[in-house]
Amino acid sequence: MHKLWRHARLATLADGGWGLIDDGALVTEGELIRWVGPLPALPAQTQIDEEVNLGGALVTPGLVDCHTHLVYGGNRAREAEMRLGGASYEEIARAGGGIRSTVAATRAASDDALLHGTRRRAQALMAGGVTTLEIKSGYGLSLQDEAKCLRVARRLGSELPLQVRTTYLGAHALPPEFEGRPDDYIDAVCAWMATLHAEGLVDAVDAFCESIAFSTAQVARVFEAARALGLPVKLHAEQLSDQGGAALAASFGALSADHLEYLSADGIAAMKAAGSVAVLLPCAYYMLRETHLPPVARLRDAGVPIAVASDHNPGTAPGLSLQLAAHMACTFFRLTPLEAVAGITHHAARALGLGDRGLLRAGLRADLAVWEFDHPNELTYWFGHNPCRAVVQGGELRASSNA
Ligand code: DI6
Ligand code: FE
Repeated sequence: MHKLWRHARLATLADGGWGLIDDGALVTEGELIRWVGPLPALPAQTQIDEEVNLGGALVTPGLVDCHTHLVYGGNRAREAEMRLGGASYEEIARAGGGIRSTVAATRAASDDALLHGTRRRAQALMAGGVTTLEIKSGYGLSLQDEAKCLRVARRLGSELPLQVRTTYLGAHALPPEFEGRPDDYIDAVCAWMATLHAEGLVDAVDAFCESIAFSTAQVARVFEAARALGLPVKLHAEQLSDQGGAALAASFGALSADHLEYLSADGIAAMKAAGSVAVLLPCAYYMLRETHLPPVARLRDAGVPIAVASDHNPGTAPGLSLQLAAHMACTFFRLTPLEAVAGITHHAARALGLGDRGLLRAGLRADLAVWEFDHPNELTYWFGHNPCRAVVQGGELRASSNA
């Protein structure tokens, strides 16, 4: 089925700019874009089976949220209230709250309850223009519960008009049954990885490298196990302190290192050499009221590709708008609007190892977002309402709930 999508203003993001095309048109065949350009340039003999008039709307590539922790039970509103009263994230984590309290709620949740909560969250992101979503495990922390979370994530990808990539984050926190035995837990994480991978549940492997989580030596063991299975890696690195995590991740050819507030010059150089994407997570920065900025100017100067993600999680980033994350990346981190939009499209795709999306170009996936505004710089300008009218997932139009 060949579809002609006409009467659109396209922001192709090709060639490092906005790539604006007025009176633009796309031809899609099945899930792929076959042709992009100004309508008058469409070759006369092009096969067209169906036409869709986009009414002059702005069209960008569908958004890619490359870092989320979407599967969990419960919420942490009470903990947020404590933090507003002065308790720090580390204090709450050390006192057994934080990630561990979500682990308890996630283990207790039925498959259906987890699926229901996660589906609602995914739908909120989709309504805001997201067509590809990465979902991490990391709130199960046992073989059975990590498998449960990854299965929920995979099921969303088959139920919803959404592309889901799943990341195994067993090394997120130390579960209570391994108290005082972090190295034994890392052994378990590595052993479970093979089982989960054999079940087809894992696209990539992540870990949390931090003084309140796992050391570089422990993360290296997780990454060795991933390498042995041929799985790509990414890392929560340098969020609260400089542990040298980004350089370690780069030495394993990581797809990305994420957070990076405390990233060093050595870390930047290593990421550049490895081609790893720097994933910035401004919602967590905001929610934790961090003041230490990631080194954006130095990443830019070094030519490290920068992505932006929601980091949706119940502890440090309960937001469900990738557009708001892009807005914050500009206001807090001083990304340009063009950098931020590249960061939630093609650079985010690259952080997932996906070279087939994130730009409007022949041969790539026909994943589009249709907006109520005229210029793509408005994506990082508006906040507090959802300006997405519709998404196109693999060549199929889906009206947004607010259209
Ligand atoms: N860094 C984060 O920001 C989230 N996980 C991580 O490793 C926070 C997870 C949580 O607090 O539940
Ligand atoms: Fe995270």
